[in-house]
Amino acid sequence: MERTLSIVKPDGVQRGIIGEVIRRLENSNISIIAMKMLKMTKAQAEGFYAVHRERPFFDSLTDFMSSGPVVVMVLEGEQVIAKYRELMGATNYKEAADGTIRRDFATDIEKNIVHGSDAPETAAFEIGYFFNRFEIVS
Ligand code: 3AN
Repeated sequence: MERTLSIVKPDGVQRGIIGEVIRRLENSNISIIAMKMLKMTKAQAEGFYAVHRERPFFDSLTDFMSSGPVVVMVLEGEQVIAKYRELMGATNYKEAADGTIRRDFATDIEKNIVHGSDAPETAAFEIGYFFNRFEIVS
């Protein structure tokens, strides 16, 4: 069993796509074992994306991620990291496969609706960034 962190980003919340993301998770038999809505400060977004600190899009990405509420979820299942990344589609929505969340809804490489951890180590860091053990129902 694996766990991963999912975020419905500010553009997804603002455009009313929270329910659609959850529906796709449930249709894929992915278990949601924690969920909440919150609004990050700029500093919290910078901490979350610290691995991207040197990237040219860091400032704009952290501005965007702190611009409005997000929905954070912990997902659990066999190979859920890869399974959820498949549901999301490629980072660049133009390269994302048909039927993926980003292909269907994203408008921009940065404003791409959802986030998903990319490996077990990043998943552990990202889950711990938002949830304590009492908030996770497994
Ligand atoms: P993913 O979210 O698909 O794992 P990462 O981890 O490479 O992608 O990038 C983190 C976030 O940074 C992306 N979700 C996207 O919002 C933003 N991003 C990635 N590449 C670019 C880029 N070339 N220009 C602007 N924003 C980007």
